[in-house]
Amino acid sequence: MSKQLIVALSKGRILEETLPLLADAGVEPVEDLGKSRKLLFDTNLPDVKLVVIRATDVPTYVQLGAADLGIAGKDVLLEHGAAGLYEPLDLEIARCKLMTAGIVGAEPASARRRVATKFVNIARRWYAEQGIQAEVIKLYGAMELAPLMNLADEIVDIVDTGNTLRANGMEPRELIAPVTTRLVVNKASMTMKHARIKPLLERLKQAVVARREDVAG
Ligand code: PRT
Ligand code: MG
Repeated sequence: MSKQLIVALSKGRILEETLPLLADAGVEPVEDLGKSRKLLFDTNLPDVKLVVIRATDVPTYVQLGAADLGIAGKDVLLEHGAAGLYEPLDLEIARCKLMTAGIVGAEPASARRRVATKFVNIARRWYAEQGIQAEVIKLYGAMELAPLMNLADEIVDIVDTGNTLRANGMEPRELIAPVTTRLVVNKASMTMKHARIKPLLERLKQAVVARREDVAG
């Protein structure tokens, strides 16, 4: 196993909030991630490299050891499953909620509920736990459209302000899980590279706490 630490970052909205936290923890990419088409970046630390990949691919990279550490939303982690991963730190960024939602005022179908989502594992598990019969329909985006087009009775999606739902005549119904961004660590790396990972974890934790106190004023 190489001495290098590879950190897998989720591109998109999580990335913007991740970089300042990493910087506070002493890790900075040597070039501007936003301005480059590269996917693998050197940092100010000679033994730490960053890869910037699809959020949904981060757990796979870390689980299989292609990356030692990863940063991903709890939604993505719940959907993927946690085998081979430790989740030692809540970064407390990109906060949102996994919820069910439906058309305003529409009674949820009583018999078999049709549920459109990209979170098929989370949805199957949650409806089963509620004792609700559900037919889960996999979509890759624009879940809000599904009930309007009568493709589904409900959706399972991420809600932040609720504006997207409201703009489409929908309302949030049940909370499935609160979501924040988490740091995950490959289990073998945690053992084999503990001496290198532990101080980085500590500094990230300090950065999270400092930020929390900042927000609290
Ligand atoms: O685009 P791609 O398919 O690669 O992935 P992605 O769209 O899942 O990535 P991206 O960049 O959108 O980031 C997703 C991650 O950010 C999620 O895994 C969450 O952990 C986190 N996050 C935080 C959010 C939101 N807030 C959020 N509001 N992810 C998505 N949204 C979307 C939501 O899907 C819905 O369309 O924003 C809309 C709802 O926002 P409100 O404010 O209108 O309620
Ligand atoms: Mg997106």
